[in-house]
Amino acid sequence: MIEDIAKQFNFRGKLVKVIENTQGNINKTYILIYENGNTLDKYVVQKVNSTVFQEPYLVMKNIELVTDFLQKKIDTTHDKDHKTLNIIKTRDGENMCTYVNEAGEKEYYRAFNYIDNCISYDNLKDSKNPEKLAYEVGKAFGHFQKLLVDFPVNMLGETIKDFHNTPKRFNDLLLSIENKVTNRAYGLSEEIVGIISRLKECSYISASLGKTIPLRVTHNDTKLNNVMLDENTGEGKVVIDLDTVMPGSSLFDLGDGIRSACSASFEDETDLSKVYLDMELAKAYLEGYLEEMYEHLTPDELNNLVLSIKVLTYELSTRFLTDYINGDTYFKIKYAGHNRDRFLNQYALLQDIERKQPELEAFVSQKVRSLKKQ
Ligand code: GN1
Ligand code: MG
Repeated sequence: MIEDIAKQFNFRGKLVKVIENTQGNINKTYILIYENGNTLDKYVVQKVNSTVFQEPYLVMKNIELVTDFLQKKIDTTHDKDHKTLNIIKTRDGENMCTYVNEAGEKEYYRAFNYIDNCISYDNLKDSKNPEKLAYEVGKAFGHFQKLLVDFPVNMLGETIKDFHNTPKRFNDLLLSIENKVTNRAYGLSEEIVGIISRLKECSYISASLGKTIPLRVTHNDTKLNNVMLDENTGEGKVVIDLDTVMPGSSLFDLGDGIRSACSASFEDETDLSKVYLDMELAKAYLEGYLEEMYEHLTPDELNNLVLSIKVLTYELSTRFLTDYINGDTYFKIKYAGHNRDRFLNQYALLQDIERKQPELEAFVSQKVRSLKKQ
């Protein structure tokens, strides 16, 4: 099947191997290896999840605009240290091709260049030097935001409406309880009260967006494994998974990035004693991020850097819980109860972040003071 799809793209040589990559929670990703004489060329082919992304062509239009813009910047500054994804067009010159499966459903596929000699992590504890890598990941996402500060926000469509609208995510949770697709909410009433009691504080960024917090072009899914690091130097080479690049807040990207990269465990670790925010990693991440983005941030963005870590953890825990109660229709799951485990994990992380907020605030204030002097 994937062989038929591959034929629709401009790949050179003979297809010799297909590897499935199971990292993402949404799309299906394959790495295709082609033989070309004595060389092997790799390509990435992805099936876009069209339940999640209801307008796949809009997703690809956004990605085309952003990657063309990034490629131009990389070229004009002769930047040898960074790359961007590039869309590989179909033989008909399109950004995507379609395929009708055995059930008669239309599937959407797109292709990208494969980034060689890079590595991505699901958790930094797997690496030799987690602190250095947390710094590099923060820097990479900060750099990505920085390159896009002069990209006209209104050129991009919203690929998922209200993606980081925290109160809306909360309402979705209430709806899931009300709709009773499953009765899974009953076992989690204490945690649900915990979610309700934090709503007000966690709605601040959404409520201020477009007012004191500027609307920017942001990535919106700054999960640790969405940045590829150079295998040898550990430096951030390319930011991937651009489906949600759209108007948003810099704080969404920072908060989600720290939530993901600086947790001491995987997102579905069930031993909750292992789930906490690693302060050394969080400080290193903030350091890397601020070095890139500090000069562009407004006072209200700077004031809410720490809050963003809490908000994005709150939001994702709410999303996992909602999906669990709705019967697991959004996130790919590997076993029954996977979304429940993810929820409890993020909820534990949220509580740990709250304990560490004062120390993080002190660190950020001191860092901002020192950057101000420079
Ligand atoms: C999804 O696709 P992936 O795995 O990079 C999700 C993010 C969540 C993340 C949690 C479009 O990201 O919002 O934070 O799972 N992406 C979408 O693991 O919903
Ligand atoms: Mg991803």
